[in-house]
Amino acid sequence: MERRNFLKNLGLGVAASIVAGKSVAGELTKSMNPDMTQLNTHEFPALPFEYNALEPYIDARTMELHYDKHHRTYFNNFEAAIKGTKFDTMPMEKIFASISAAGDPVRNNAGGFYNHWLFWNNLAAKSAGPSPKLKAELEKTFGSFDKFKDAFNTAAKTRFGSGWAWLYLTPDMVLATGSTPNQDNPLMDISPVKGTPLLLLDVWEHAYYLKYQNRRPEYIDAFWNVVNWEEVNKRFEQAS
Ligand code: MN3
Repeated sequence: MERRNFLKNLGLGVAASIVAGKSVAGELTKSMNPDMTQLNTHEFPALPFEYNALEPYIDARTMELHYDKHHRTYFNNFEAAIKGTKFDTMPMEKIFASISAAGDPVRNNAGGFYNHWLFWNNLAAKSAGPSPKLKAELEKTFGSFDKFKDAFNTAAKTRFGSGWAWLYLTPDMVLATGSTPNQDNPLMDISPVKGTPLLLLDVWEHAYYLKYQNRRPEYIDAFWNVVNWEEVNKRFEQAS
């Protein structure tokens, strides 16, 4: 079955998402991110907020270029790379699970397309905080919420060159932080950090250079003001 329901089901709640997920993927496990089943790889997804929504932490010009140029290019190149191949009708999670056999054009552009979509949806103008359940789990795993942030920040700061920082749930259902190079993600079979993504941060220079230039740590600090915890809580709820 094709992936036709991009974002259509967002907002319908957990139960509806899971039902939709099962009907599309047929074999979703509980630890899989149900959001992915709503990804229609044949439509460039809308940005869930205005370009200026995250000011002053992420500026409008950066958002416009990042979404309309960078993200769109990954999408177009992904579409071109999978056209006429077995990947054309394959759910994203299956593509990622066998990405080592897919070749670099699919690996880089599938990751670039999906990671940015996930990233936009874990950003919001209003940032609350983790749910009591997620907060308790973060405290249990990292010692405190601040120590979790330190671990995530370290992953983001120490990623050499371009890549992403992650909070993810391992297959053993343990929270963990880490980073991936380029457009890799924890769903890929080649990734050294594997699991269900809960929160991610783009640390490519294109994500911050206009406003922060070489000051990546300032951009990372600013990011915490625009984390869409509601979405992160939902991902955790659906994965755990
Ligand atoms: Mn980017």
